[in-house]
Amino acid sequence: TAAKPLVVSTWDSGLAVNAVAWNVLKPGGYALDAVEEAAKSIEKEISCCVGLGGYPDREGHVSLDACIMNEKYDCGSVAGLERILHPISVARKIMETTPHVMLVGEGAQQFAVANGFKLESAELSADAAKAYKEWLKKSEYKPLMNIEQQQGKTPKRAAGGPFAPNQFEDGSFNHDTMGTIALDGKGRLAGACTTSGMAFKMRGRIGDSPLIGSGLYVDGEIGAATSSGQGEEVIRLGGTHLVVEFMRNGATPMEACKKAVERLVKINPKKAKEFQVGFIAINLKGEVGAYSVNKGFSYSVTQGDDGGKVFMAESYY
Ligand code: SD4
Repeated sequence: TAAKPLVVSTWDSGLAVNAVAWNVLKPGGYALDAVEEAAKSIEKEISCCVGLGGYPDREGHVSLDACIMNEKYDCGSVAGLERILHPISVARKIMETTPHVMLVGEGAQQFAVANGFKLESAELSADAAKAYKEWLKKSEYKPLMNIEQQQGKTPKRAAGGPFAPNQFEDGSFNHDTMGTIALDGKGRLAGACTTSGMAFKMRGRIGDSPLIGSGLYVDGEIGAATSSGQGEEVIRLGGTHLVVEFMRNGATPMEACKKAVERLVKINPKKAKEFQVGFIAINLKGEVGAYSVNKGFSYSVTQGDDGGKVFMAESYY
């Protein structure tokens, strides 16, 4: 079935990522290739939150989480992967060449190296090293949500262009995973999600981003969804699977994201004021939706040659 291609990514940094996907979608390419290329484009940039340039865990190791899913329920995932530039491509390789869905840690790295991925240096990017040194002074782990306006802080992102770390001028940070979902010209859906996880996380901590059904879900007959924010909260909800189920039951992508957020807030409304979770979703009709717990969750939509557009999601609070 012919469809109008569409790609949607989390955050405003998603605009540049969408452009990469669009180059695949426009000439009639496969949605899966589009989302993989999109994820790769940000994995190789230096940012706080995605790829080897990202912020490390408490012990100074950068460990990456990623997953990918196509329109046929094929999926692949890596978690806690170190020293490999493109976790998303390792996830795809797992999906396409093994009987498994998910590999973690050392085994994932071993698989990557055996499949020709280069083992990169363990050294932190200059940005990450600086942030880590700063963090070590107090060694506090307090995830901050993306609510710049409410906190009245100045975002530092202008300096580094579209991939600048989403960090505030006072040195505090928040976490920006890249989730990308796409519909191609043949009506095929796919999604990819990639992250270095929460900065200064406990060693071994895995968030929602590599978990199929939490950080990403694609149902080729219905739609696709991905999430960003405090991974633990998304995991306890089975977030993106829930969003897709709401769409299956008739909700538009916007309604589905909103209903999932409402479900999350209901668990503990007071606590929900203190964390951020945002969902984005698309369906086979090419409709787009997004919703977040708190203000400040942006997303990028590209469906033509106009360079795409950034929107601020509506939020519960
Ligand atoms: C995580 N969900 O590791 C990720 C972090 C994130 O924007 O989304 N940052 O929990």
